[in-house]
Amino acid sequence: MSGLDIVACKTISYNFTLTERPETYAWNINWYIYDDSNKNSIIDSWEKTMAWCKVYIDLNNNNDCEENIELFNVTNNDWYYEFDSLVTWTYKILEIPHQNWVVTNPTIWYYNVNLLNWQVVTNKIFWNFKIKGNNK
Ligand SMILES: [Ca+2]
Ligand SMILES: [Ca+2]
Repeated sequence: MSGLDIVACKTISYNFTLTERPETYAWNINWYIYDDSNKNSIIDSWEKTMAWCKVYIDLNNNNDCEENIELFNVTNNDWYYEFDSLVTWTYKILEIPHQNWVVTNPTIWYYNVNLLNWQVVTNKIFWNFKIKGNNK
């Protein structure tokens, strides 16, 4: 054989909502980061949202955040991130998890968001799972 691997493709359902706004509003991508402590990609009632997580738009598609050229946002005390005043484009949104944490959802670690006409994209949730340490 050639040594080429066949990579299975899978369809991922993002469960997001598109909302149209009047033109006075800018385009916008937003939502929350959650601690998915039981790793089931569902927000259970005891699970917390997370502050001080960095989310960025990877304009040059290198899976790294260049703060001088790329938009980034740190979740606030309401655990909320938002990118505002965006133009039409396909945006790759990634989170940089805290040390000893991993992003469990989206399973490909990023969202590709195609903004069309005056859209607000919500429900872009990043689930995080702590891989080391107990209950700290
Ligand atoms: Ca969960
Ligand atoms: Ca980058």
